[in-house]
Amino acid sequence: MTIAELKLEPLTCPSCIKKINSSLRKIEGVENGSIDIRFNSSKVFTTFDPQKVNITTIVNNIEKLGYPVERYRLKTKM
Ligand SMILES: [Cu+2]
Repeated sequence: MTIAELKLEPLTCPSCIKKINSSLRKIEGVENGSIDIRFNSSKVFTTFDPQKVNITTIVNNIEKLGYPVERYRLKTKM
């Protein structure tokens, strides 16, 4: 599994979190319950299965909703 930490452009209202959350949950390979979106830091944390989905799909999914991703970091979870 891979842990992703994505930094978005500043979120403007808490309902953005719901929107991003429900969209990410639908992606095959994103671990259920792993999605943690922090409003104040505009960061998204999630764990995904790299054999089922890649980071580009996740980034595109968020950006398609209208939230540009400034950068991300990946970590392999043992
Ligand atoms: Cu919003």
